This record gives sequence, structure tokens and C-alpha cells, in this order.
Amino acid sequence: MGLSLSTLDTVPRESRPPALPGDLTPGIVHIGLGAFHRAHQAVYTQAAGGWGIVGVAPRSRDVLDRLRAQDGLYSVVTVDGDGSRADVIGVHCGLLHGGSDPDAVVAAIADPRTRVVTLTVTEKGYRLDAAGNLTVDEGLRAELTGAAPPLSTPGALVRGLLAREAAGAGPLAVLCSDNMRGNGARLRGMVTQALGVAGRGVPAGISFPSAMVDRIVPATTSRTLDLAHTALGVPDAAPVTAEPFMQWVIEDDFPGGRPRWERAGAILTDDVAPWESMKLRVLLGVHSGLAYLGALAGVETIDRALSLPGMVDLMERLIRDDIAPTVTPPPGVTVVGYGAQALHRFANPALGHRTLQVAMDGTQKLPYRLVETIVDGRRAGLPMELAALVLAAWMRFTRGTADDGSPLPLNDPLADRLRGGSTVDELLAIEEVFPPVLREDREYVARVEHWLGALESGGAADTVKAGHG
Ligand code: CS2
Repeated sequence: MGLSLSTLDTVPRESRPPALPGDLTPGIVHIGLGAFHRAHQAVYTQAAGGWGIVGVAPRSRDVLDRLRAQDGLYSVVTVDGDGSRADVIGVHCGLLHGGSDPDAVVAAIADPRTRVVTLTVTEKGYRLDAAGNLTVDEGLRAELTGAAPPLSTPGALVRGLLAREAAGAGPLAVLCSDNMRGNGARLRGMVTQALGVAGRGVPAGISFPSAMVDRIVPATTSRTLDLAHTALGVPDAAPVTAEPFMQWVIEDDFPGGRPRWERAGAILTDDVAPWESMKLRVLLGVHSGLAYLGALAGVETIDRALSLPGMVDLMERLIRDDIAPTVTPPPGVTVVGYGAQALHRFANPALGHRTLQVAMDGTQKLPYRLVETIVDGRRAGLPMELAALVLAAWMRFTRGTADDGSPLPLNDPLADRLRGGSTVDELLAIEEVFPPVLREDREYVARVEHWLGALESGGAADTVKAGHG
């Protein structure tokens, strides 16, 4: 017998949830049952108490079916160099499959008990380009106008908000829990454009607060399953693994109310931007740099990429010389100090965070992690030399082979436009990713070309070890 309500009393007391799914009133609809949501927002919400989450799996049923078989229970396995612990999460009081029951998702959003809708659908799930324009194809148009079931995130949100308005279900906050700069405004923009296609405007009483979310949550592996089983004494078919660190900074704009997330350490503020800028540009800019340089060097995990000779020094200089001048940190925090903490987090040998997992979807991630940093730095007259190396490493990565000739998978919504050994200029011409000002900066293009040549001739490991162009 695996983890379930009937075996929960055999689980060590310190690992049991404070309340059970059946004890909770559904106040949140969350779209996207991925590992990050289950190790981050669900943990904060359980600690806040009193609120239940109706989880929606938009496409794949795998996690949903595993959770349903366990009465909605699963564990978060927190790992670091000192060992691991498992905590059972019992906050999901409803579980829906968007792909097969879109009407139930619409009804959940329209339910007056629902006062917050949250999303973790990854950057590509919003169908927005770097400028925030919604990509509307015929399929989405049919969803938005009611001619087809709302299977996409924009479709489910629009049809749910319109049903909510018709039902007079009251105020609601729609909160993005994905990595995007200004994610509240971008989500408001997406919903506004999508409603426009349906000939409607944003209903009254709907807010789109911004938030910065942070916890490193690698994909679940067989080791996660083993650690969970050992800690709980029963098998868990849907565990997630994560680092000890977690952070959530939220714009406090919830017209219908919200859980007391601050009880679990969340920071409620009226200005998320400094926190967001720190996380997206420092933590994630370095993360992507480690991912591409590590993958090219044939290194499987982020912690091992960081242990390549010269890598720590290179990343410290990237943070100090290129990223820090473009970031205004929150009060009481320094960019260099935050960067040192980020490198310490990435060095966690127990995470096994794969470079290829971080490397995927580069065209969706690089605009806010690296490109905007480069544009700001060049506008300020800075060389942005090591940022050029990271950009060149991504370009080299898109060619599909590591330095030893082994294949590198290119998982990216724009993969078809990346393949084929494009030149620097051809890649910089992809305007969904790069603003024209970057391609017009010929001196900088030459530096990217220089680093690309160094990576091609000397390989990533030696280029990192040399540490200078
Ligand atoms: C990672 C992020 O996979 C990736 O792109 O860089 O998921 C990162 O681990 C989290 O945003 C950390 O909060």
C-alpha cells in the first residue's frame, strides 16, 4: 500500500500534513501541477493554513492520476549535503484534468469560493513574445470565442473569468508563479488581449499581482522515490525533490483575500521589481550560463558544471562586472552577496539538477535572464564581456552537439528556427528573442563571434579555464 489517507497514520508524525484535503475549502485554483508548484506554492499554502487548492493539470495526466490514487497526497523531499527530509503535502482538495474536462476548470474558476487563481505553466504557456504580444492562432481564437473547448491557458482563463462575471462570483486575484519580468503586468496583458479576441474587457474586481518565486526543484528521479519511501515508510508515487532554500515575494493585491502566506516566510510588498530583477538576472542568468557551458563540456549537472576549473571565478566576475551594474537590489541586500548565495545553492551536490533541464526553452528564458541585462549594460557603456560568452554558449548549444561530438537535445518552441548552425547575426535576427539594438551593436556582435569561435576551437571547459577572451 502506498501513501494515502489510509496509510498516513503510519508515516512519521513529523512528516504528516497539519490538515487533510477534505478539511480544506477550495479557495485557490492552480493551473499547472508541475514539480515547482508542488514544492513551492503548495508548501507555503499548507503552512499558511485554511485554504485548499484545486489543482489543474492542463495536458499530461500522469502526475494527476498518481495524486488522485494517493487522495491528493505527495511528499516534498528536501535535500542538501547533510541529508534529506520528507514532508507530506495535503493541500490539494481538488484535482482536474484540463485536457479532458475543460468545463470543470471553467466552473472552478467561476466558483465564488475561489478567490485566487495561480499559474505555473512555464514561460511558453502564456503564448507571449518578448514584447508581451499574444500569439493568436485559429485554434486559440476558437477557444476564446467559445467555438472550441478552452484547452489552453489563455482559453481557460478567459472562459473562466467570463463565467465568473456572469455568475457574479466576486473579486479575484490572478497570480503568475512563473519566471517572467513584471509577470503580473504580462499576465494582465495576455488576459486583456485574449478577452479582446472574445470582444470583451477584463471584468471588474480582477487583480494581477506580480510575484517573484524561487526554489530549485529538479525533476523527480528514482532517487527521489527511494528517499521518499525510506523517510515515509510507504512508497510515494508522486514525490518532488527540492533544495532547502525557498523564497516568495508577492505584490499584496488580493481583492478577494488570500492565505496568510507570510506565516511561512513569504514577503508581501507593494514593489516586487527589485526582488524580481535580482532573481531573474543574477540567479537565473548564472543558472543558464552554467547550463550551456556545462552541457557543452559534457557535464550532466549544475553542481558539476560549477566545479569545472575556473567556473566559480568566471561566474563571480559575470555577477560583479556585468550583472550587478544593471540591478538595483532590494533594501539590505547586495548583488554580490546574493550572487555568492546563488553559487552556494548551485553547488548543492544532492540536487542533481540536470544542465539540460535548465538549458531547455532558451528562447523563452534568455530575454529576461540575459538579453535585457546585456542591452542595459551596453546602453551604460559596459563591455558585458562574460555575458557575451554566455550568449555565445547558448548559440553553440543550439547547434546540437557537445564538445565531444555527443548530441545535445534542443527542446525549444523555436527549435526549427534555431537548428542548422546559424550565424550570430542570423540568431540575433530572431526578434521574438533579441531586440534590433543588439544586432546593431556591431562591436558587441564581434565579441559574441569571438567567444563563439573560442568555444568552437577550444571547447567550453578550456574556454572557462582560460577565463578571458
Ligand atoms: C531553472 C529554474 O529550469 C530552469 O530554467 O533555472 O527552474 C530555477 O531552478 C528556478 O527558477 C529557481 O527558483
